[in-house]
Amino acid sequence: MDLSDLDRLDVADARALAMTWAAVPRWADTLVAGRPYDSVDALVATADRLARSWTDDEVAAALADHPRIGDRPTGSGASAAASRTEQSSSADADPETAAAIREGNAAYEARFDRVFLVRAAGRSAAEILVELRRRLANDDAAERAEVADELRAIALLRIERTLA
Ligand code: 2AL
Repeated sequence: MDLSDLDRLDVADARALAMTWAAVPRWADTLVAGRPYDSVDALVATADRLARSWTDDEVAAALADHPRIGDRPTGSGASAAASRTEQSSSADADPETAAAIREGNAAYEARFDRVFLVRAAGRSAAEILVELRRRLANDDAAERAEVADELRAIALLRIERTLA
């Protein structure tokens, strides 16, 4: 689809699409209300700016839509399909790396009580494991900021991929 297709969607359909980019209702509503955009770059810039005011609660709620790294989503929805694409470069992890990511995910969830979220697109399993181990050492405030950054990065990539 392109930008003119986005302009033609009714509000409910455009909102549903934006929710597959990041499941933050307030963000999706404001983004959709800002149509029409002059360019994909302008849309992405607005999405980025609006995402910088996501609250901790909004980020936490949106994480439910992101499967664990290594748990390849089987769902048929657009968000599951996007996750499969994003995780494709880390999907062929060797068994030791895959096991280390599973252990890291469990340690992360025990420490922070949420799923470990990382922009997976373009990252190998080994690179994700390095990130996971680095972030396990974060304090809670630093880690909350990193999660919001990653969720925003994933959303912007999804917008670009949708409208490419
Ligand atoms: C994901 C996902 O589904 N896509 C992505 O880039 N990262 N999941 C995750 N737990 O980090």
